[in-house]
Amino acid sequence: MRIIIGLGGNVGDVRQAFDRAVMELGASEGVEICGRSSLYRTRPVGPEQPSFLNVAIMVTVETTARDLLGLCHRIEVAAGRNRSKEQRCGPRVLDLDLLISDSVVCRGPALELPHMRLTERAFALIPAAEIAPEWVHPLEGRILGVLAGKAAEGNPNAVERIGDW
Ligand code: PH2
Ligand code: MG
Ligand code: MG
Repeated sequence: MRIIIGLGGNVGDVRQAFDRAVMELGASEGVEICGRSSLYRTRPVGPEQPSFLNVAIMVTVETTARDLLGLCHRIEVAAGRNRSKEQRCGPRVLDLDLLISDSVVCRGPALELPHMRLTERAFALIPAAEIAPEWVHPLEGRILGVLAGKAAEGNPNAVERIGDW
């Protein structure tokens, strides 16, 4: 199964946190990195705070999405994240969100795939659509490329491509 993971952060050395996260994911058994987007600077959604960096990567996993989520949480903690001290949608060192899979739809308390807010969040949708423009959002019945185009139109300048990483 292939899954797109959205990475975001706005505290400390976020690029280094992204690099480490990708290294740790790639070094994990049953996980292979098979795509990565450009680097984006994005307008914060939530309380007033510094702008975020966001990217998306695609992984192939032999395990379940639930196992991948657990791995992502461990990587966030290793990067210094402490959820209990965080404001909702507030500043964070590293956030890894499972955004969408090529084959699994899941609506449970622990995991929702596609991510519930994917279509409203240009900072997640635009990087994801860069690496998988033809993937169909199973609940919207539209491809990511089209959804991202709409998100970009609705929020011009909210998501700025700043290069490779
Ligand atoms: N993540 C949030 C809240 N707001 N805003 C941007 N631009 N990028 C994010 O990754 C982000 C956010 C909660 O995870
Ligand atoms: Mg998030
Ligand atoms: Mg998250």
